[in-house]
Amino acid sequence: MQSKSAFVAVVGRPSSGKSTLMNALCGQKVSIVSPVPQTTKNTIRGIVNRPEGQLVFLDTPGIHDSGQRLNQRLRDLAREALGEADLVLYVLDSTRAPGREEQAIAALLAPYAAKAVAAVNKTDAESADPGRARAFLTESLPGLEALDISALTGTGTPELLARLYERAPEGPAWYPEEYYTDQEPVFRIAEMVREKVLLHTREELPHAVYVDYRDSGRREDGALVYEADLVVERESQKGILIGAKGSTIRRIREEAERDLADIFPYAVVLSLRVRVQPDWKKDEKLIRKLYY
Ligand SMILES: Nc1nc2c(ncn2[C@@H]2O[C@H](COP(=O)(O)OP(=O)(O)OP(=O)(O)O)[C@@H](O)[C@H]2O)c(=O)[nH]1
Ligand SMILES: [Mg+2]
Repeated sequence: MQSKSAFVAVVGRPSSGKSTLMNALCGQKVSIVSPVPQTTKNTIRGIVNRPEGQLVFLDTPGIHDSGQRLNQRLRDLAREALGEADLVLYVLDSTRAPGREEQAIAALLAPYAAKAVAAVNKTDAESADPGRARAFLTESLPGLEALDISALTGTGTPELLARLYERAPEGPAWYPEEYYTDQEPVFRIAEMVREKVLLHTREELPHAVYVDYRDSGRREDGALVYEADLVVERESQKGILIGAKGSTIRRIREEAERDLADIFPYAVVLSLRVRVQPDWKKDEKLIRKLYY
C-alpha cells in the first residue's frame, strides 16, 4: 500500500489557536503560543509521522485585515501556504463573533474550499459558541466539513487528525521519520525567547522586540551557549524589557531556558542583551529577513 503524504496549511485569524492546534496534533511544542495576536511571524513546519504516512503542517501567521506593511507580509505568507498545500485547515475561534475579518478570510479561502477542513476551536471556553461559528461557515463556505475541537484540552483533535489522514493523497514522505519540525536549533531558541518576551511585556511592548542572534557555541560540559540581542525601537522600551533590577529580562531568560530543556537533549544557556535600534520595524530589508 502506498503511503499518505500531505502539506496542510493551517490558517485563520490571529489568536484563533492555530499554533496551539499544530502543537497538539504534532504532540510537541513546535510553534510558539501567546495571547498576543500575531505571535507567529513565519511559516512554521510541524511534522506528524504515522504508519499510514506523513503530514506536514504549515502554521502560518494569523491573517489580519490591515494595510500595514508588516501585516501585508504576514498575509502573503498565509497566501503562499494556501497555494502550496494539499489540504487547508481553517481554524475559527468559537469565542469570538465572526465579523468583517472572518468574512475576509472566508473569501480568501473560497477558491480552496474543496481541499479545506474547518476546526471550530476553543469549545472548552465558557464563552464558546460553536453554533455561531458553524452558522457562519454554512453561510460563507457552504458544504465545508467542520469539526468542533479544543486545541487546549485536546478534545476532538485525534478525530481531526484522523480526518486529515483520510483526506490526504498518497505520495512520498518529504522528511525523515524522526523529524517533527525542520527548524534549526538557533531559530527555535530565538522563538522561545520571543514567546517569553511577548508573555512578560505584552501590555507595554506588543511586537516592539526582535531577537537578533549573535553567536552560539558548545561549552565543555556540553551546554549550548546562545547569545542574542533583544532589539527594541526606543530607549524608553529598554527599561521596560529589563525591568526593576533586571527582573523582567531575568524571568524571560529563566523561563526560556526551562522550556528549552524540554526540547533539546543538552542544556541551553542564554546570554541576552538589550539594544536600541530606532524604527527597526520600518526597515524593509530586515522585515524580509525576519519574516520569510
Ligand atoms: N480556551 C482555549 N484557549 C485556546 C485554545 N487554543 C488556543 N487558545 C489560546 O489562544 C491564544 C492564542 O493561541 P495561539 O495558538 O498562539 O493562536 P494563533 O492562531 O497561532 O495566533 P497567531 O500566531 O497570533 O496568529 C493563546 O492564549 C492560547 O492559549 C483552546 O482550544 N481553548
Ligand atoms: Mg500562531
